[in-house]
Amino acid sequence: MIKKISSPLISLFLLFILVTACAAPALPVVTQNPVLPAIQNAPSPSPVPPTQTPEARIPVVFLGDGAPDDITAAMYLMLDTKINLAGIVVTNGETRPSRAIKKWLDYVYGYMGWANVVVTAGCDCAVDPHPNQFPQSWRDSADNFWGMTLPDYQGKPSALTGADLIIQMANQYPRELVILITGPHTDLALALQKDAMLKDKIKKVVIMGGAVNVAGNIHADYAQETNLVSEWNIWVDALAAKEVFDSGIPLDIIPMDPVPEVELNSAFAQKVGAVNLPGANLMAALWEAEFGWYKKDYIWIYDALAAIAIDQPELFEWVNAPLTVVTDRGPNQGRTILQNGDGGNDHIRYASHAAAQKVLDQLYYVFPPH
Ligand SMILES: [Ca+2]
Repeated sequence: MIKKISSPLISLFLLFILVTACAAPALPVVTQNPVLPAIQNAPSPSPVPPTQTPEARIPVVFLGDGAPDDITAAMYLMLDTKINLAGIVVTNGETRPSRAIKKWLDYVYGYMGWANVVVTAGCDCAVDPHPNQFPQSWRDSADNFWGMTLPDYQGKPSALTGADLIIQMANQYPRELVILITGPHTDLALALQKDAMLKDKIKKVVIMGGAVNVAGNIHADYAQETNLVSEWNIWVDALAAKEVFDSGIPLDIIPMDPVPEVELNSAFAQKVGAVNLPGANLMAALWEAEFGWYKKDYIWIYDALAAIAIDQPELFEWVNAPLTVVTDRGPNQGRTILQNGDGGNDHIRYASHAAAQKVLDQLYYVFPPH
């Protein structure tokens, strides 16, 4: 989206941005339409997913913030037979946890029939004293599960805080537990603050967040915000992300760099929509809605890439890099940068590229029958 701007100074600035941007791969600009249509979803009559047997599967706690690609990630984690989805924390990002938790209970327990996972609301807060926020219209839509029609689940959420759920699961699966973060890092940072032993019990954290050798997506997605270098999940609670990056826990990061390489198109959505399972039906309906919001025949699946990277890391090219997070307020807040000097963080790697077709094949493969 290009606005008409007449000021010579602004034109010079734009020329500067254009010249400097030539050094980095050009990113398609994706904007989110704040006016979202209601989706009438018709659940399949066969809503029983395969029974999970936790042994020999990767135990995962998922910290997500309710965007369509978080929902894709959640579906993948539920259906992937190599993963034991033990916990879900609805985090303070696109969702406001206390508002969104009801719809997530409806989705996980009522719609997917997935009783094996503990679902709780994360903190309606940030660790950073100078946090940022996703646009309010996005948050309202995420809290309402994008208008999807879901069964009204009558049970209550777990009474655990997000931090306590992480700590409990790390004690249950010491040195095996993987944390997937596809929203802000707030709840894991709070857990690390609460339990000094926690970092040694977590096997790794897989993250969708940051932008290493490409532009950020904040201004590109939402022109009112001026940040050009950061990615939403990190920028919203930069201090929380820094505490996770600097914790010493091994991190596998899907930054913005490989995201545009994987395009989920309408043909793929139709193929998934033809699968007679509720997870597939709902995802296909939501993806079809996204094509309309973006006015494109494909979408990026940021958070789903990170979910797939948990058990299919070979589908990505990894670069070992001592990354950390800028927390200073200003134009670089939330930027993921290389640490100066010898300052540790050699436990971190990020994906620079993705094997696009194989990633999509894997996303489709989790739908039974295999
Ligand atoms: Ca997300």
